Amino acid sequence: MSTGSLLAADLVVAVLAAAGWLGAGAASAARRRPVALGLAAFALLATVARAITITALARAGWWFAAEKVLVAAPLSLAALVVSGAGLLRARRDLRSVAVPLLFAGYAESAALLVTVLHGYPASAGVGLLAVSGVVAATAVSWRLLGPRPSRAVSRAVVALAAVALVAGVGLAVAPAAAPAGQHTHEYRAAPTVGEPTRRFTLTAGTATVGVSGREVAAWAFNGQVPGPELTAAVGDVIEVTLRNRDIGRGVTLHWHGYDVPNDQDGVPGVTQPAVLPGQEFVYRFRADQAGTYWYHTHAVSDVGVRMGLYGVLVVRPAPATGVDVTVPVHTLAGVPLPVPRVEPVPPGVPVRLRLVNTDSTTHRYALAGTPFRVAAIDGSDLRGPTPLVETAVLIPAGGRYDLVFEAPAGPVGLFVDGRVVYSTGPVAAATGGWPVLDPLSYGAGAPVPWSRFDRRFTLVLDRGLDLHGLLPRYAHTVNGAADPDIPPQVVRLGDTVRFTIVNRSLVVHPWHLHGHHVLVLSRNGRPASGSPLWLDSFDVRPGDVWEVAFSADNPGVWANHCHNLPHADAGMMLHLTYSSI
Ligand SMILES: [Cu+2]
Repeated sequence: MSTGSLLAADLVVAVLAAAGWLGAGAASAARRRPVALGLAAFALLATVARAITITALARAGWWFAAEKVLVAAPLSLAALVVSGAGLLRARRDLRSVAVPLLFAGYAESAALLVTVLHGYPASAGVGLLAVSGVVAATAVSWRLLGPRPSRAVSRAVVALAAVALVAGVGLAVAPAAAPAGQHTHEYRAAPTVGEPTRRFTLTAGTATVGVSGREVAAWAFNGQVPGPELTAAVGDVIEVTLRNRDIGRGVTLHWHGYDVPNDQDGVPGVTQPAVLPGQEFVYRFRADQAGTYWYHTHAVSDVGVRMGLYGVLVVRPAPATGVDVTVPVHTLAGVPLPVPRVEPVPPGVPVRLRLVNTDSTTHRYALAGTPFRVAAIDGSDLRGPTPLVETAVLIPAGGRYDLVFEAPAGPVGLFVDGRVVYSTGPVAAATGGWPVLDPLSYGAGAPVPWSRFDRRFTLVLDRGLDLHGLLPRYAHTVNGAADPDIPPQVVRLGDTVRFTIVNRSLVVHPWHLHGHHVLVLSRNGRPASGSPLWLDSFDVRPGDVWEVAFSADNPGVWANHCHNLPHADAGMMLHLTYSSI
């Protein structure tokens, strides 16, 4: 069973155990003896099953099981001891065992809440809060159902709940008192990189665009979705004037995957102010990386990109040969946008399909009718890519794959999520059953260029209750915190930096570090064996543990976030900053 499935199974058995004990307690209070015994037996089984899932998760990695081992396991043990002892003592009258059974239910519920609302890392404060809740709920049940406790017992219970509550609140709040990350807000002037050779103007504005025969409201660059395709050759200086006509929430341009100087990165509040209606901002940078990239607004990006403020950026190394097509895939107002039409290609002509996923979720692409190679991922050429036949590729949110092939005599078709988006003739390929390429074992391997790392960071991705904003929210968290309370990762220029990224949530998080490409070292303990993979967007699936590394060679303050943009908006965003010391 994969770690992702184990995480889901653990959640299910935790719910069943809590529901079973609570139901058994309620049934015994109502003197429903057979129901109470049945539910107690069911809850016992679920509790034992949870011991198995917790043990398996702890073996997969401490990040997956920390709070379960430290909080859930002791509470479950207490539940078993108290309810088991009660059941053994009770003869005919099960009502006397109602409170012990309810105690077990409260203990399992509290443990479940700790996992769902808090997660990783486990803390003494949260453990004590859980204990105080269990004690308080049990005391109330006891007063209502049980034999009246002595005054001394009542006082002891109240004191215990109060101490646990006060200590728990104190310990849970204490970390928030630590200063959050300081962002640099001193925006620097645009650098002098030489005379522009490629000039573009992008004007952002509200627009109405036609999709599949109906008119939908969009936000567009120059009135079109996607925005104009920007092209350059290596060595060009690109200058883009961004104007905002009427996007009230502001716009910027982020060059996704392009490692521009920090002040050109287009992150509002970090590298520049958002460009408001009537304002403009000029971006200028040298095109020194060939490959397939894209640009998009980073101001309220979850809304702005979905509404259409994006386009493709392609930098070609030399005069291109053959046919070179970009295929940006995007969903606007719930409808997949059509991809550009291509003229029929004579057999034998080389074709490069530049696939770009501009949505917030993974897409599955399948090319039918021809063998092909994956020549590049995220703008970086792969080493020794071999021909593939009837193989699908999964492209994460924000990611790009370049597929190359020689035009065959017969028709070819491109499928996205099982739907044909482009074809040069009738293709009837059932691509759904094709195997999916694992890029970590594709192409020719090469040694990792570093033997030691100056800095190591671990990012544990999860969900949790975030109480530090104006309104409580169920945030997407990193190491138990949500933006803007996630401490920045501080590096020095020249450091070799290693990240461990762990996903203990139940959803995919496409990870995206700005300003740098990371080299994939391993996934789930298996070293990358194929071509070196220099990525800027990669899917960290539930239960995944990725090890990646990069050279800290681009100073500034860089966003480091999930590229499922609603997740980033809901807290899953932190910053990588360079210290000057
Ligand atoms: Cu995410």
